Amino acid sequence: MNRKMVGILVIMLLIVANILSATGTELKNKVSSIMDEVDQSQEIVDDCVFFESDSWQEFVPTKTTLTKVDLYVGNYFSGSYPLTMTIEAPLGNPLVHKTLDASEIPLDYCDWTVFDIDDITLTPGHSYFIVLTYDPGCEYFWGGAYEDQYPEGDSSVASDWDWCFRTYAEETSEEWEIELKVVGGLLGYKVTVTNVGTDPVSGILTIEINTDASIMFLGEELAETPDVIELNPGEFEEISMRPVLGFGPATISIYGTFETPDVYPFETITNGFVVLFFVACGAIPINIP
Ligand SMILES: [Ca+2]
Ligand SMILES: [Ca+2]
Repeated sequence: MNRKMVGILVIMLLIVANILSATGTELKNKVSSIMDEVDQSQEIVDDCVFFESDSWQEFVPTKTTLTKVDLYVGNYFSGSYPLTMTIEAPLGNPLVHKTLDASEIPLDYCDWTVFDIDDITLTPGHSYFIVLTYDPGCEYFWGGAYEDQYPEGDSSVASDWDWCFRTYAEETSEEWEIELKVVGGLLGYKVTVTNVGTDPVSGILTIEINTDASIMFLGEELAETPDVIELNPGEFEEISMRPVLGFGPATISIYGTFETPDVYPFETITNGFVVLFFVACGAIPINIP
């Protein structure tokens, strides 16, 4: 009887070893988000003062796009004509402009005002100019600061004065991609987390593996919450989830979240086999989310 049992176990272990070499779970996540982000800015307001038409502020972008500009401006005469913001490079050579009606600018006070332009392409490291123009008969004010608060650029006023502005760029889409590979083996599971994308990524991985076999002594529910995972492209980290002790065909559920801080949940269920301390499993790949 005992010999028979041992014989069966040995055969099973051989089968398991065979299955192990060909199984694994791959969870892939490709994230791509597009939104505006501030590139250059001078947000200090020492004073908001009347400015002449053709006043300008120089800026030097680090991004390749310009999607909109915020200016800290006010209109102090209800009969003012429209105000035009032009992006020029060099000065006198307009690339794009946006005209706002006087009613679209704060009346009798200064505040951040959006000039949403048709998006243009910029060359990082080169000088560009934000130019404000209007027809005679207006009273527009623009906030600014002394002490060269924006050293990368000059203004039309003086070398130590910078007008208030924010330039926005299209947020570059993230190209990180996480591959979660769950492999069963001796004592339990090995989880390999690999950044197979082209951008670095960091996040918190929470993972649980439930092994539901007919007989389970240990490891029916395994949970792991590692520290922040930081991976450059191509880098990987391994997590052991053990021990598992049981016997019989098993339903294996793998689920959790990856928090970047956006939360990407994942879940997969597969069938496997538990032979004492061995786990054999195969699972279908999952995309998150
Ligand atoms: Ca735009
Ligand atoms: Ca400056």
